[in-house]
Amino acid sequence: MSTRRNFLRWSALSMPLLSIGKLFAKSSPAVVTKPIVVSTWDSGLPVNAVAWKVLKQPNSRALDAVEAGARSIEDTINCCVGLGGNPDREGKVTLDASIMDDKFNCGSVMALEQIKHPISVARKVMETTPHVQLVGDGALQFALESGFQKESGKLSADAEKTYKQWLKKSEYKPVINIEQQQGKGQKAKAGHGPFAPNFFDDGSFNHDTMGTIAMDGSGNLSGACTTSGMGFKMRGRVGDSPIIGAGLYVDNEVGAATGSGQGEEVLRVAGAFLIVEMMRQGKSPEEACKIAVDRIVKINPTKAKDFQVGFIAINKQGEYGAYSLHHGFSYSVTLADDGGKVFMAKSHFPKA
Ligand code: SD4
Repeated sequence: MSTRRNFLRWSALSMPLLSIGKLFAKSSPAVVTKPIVVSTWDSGLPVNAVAWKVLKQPNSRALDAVEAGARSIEDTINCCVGLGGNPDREGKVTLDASIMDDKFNCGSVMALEQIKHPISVARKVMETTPHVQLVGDGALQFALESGFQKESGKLSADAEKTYKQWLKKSEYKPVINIEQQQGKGQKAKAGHGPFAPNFFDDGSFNHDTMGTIAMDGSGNLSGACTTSGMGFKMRGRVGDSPIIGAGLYVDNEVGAATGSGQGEEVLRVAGAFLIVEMMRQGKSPEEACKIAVDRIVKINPTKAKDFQVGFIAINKQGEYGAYSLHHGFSYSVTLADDGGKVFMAKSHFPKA
């Protein structure tokens, strides 16, 4: 079900691709590489393909490309993006999404339910309201008033199965038993647990957010980030993905950054903004991503062993790069009509 788990299954197959990828322009190109689109994970490759169709049209906008890409994965059933994703611990899928263009226009929605394309609602917030962020019921009301259709709220078959397993294992009984757990044992010490697990049962990390950044033929940058957030999160929990500067940031003079992983840790360092600022100071996209990861590690090196964070970035020259906390964060790059390439990001902690 998890796209990341799919990646683990076919990663051996992809190895030749990874080495072919070295032929790709990686260091300072003499001419600006554009258009270009980069997405998180191997599951970003089909997302890039959709974005690329837009980018290769004359006078197309990176903004339209990243939105189209994000919509395409919101249409699929997978663990971590769109209405087919894993629910919160009350069994409801709540979606977070953000979008940012080349003029500092930005929009986001948080904890949006029963709407298929949160990324397009985020764009509507950006383009038709004086606001940047709408949350929960208000975001839903706005979506409906803007003509988005309300979906059933039924979990996908995959999500339902995973949720039932999680309920059994976590012994989570909504509301009343949570209160009874206060003061008893570890869960209670942590507050209102059980909380979203950092890992799924198969050992893969509990996230696969789709972050996509692109530069169009005119050299303008945009980005989009869409997610159902951490599976089995507390109701109302919002991660980094819809927070401008944390899960996504674009400065058209400098570059763009986004990421996937444990949102709480990305929020702490304003990850995407930090990366763009580092690129402004002359760091390469990969160096800038590494600085953000290093900062997260420095905060708590022991805790950092137990969660994943992965960043991707592009700069105004069309250079791209990524860096993750743990090995296993792949990313997809498309800059020609060749189907794109998947790379494995360098990481702070090496392959176990
Ligand atoms: C979050 N960054 O909500 C997201 C998690 C993620 O797939 O990567 N989800 O914290």
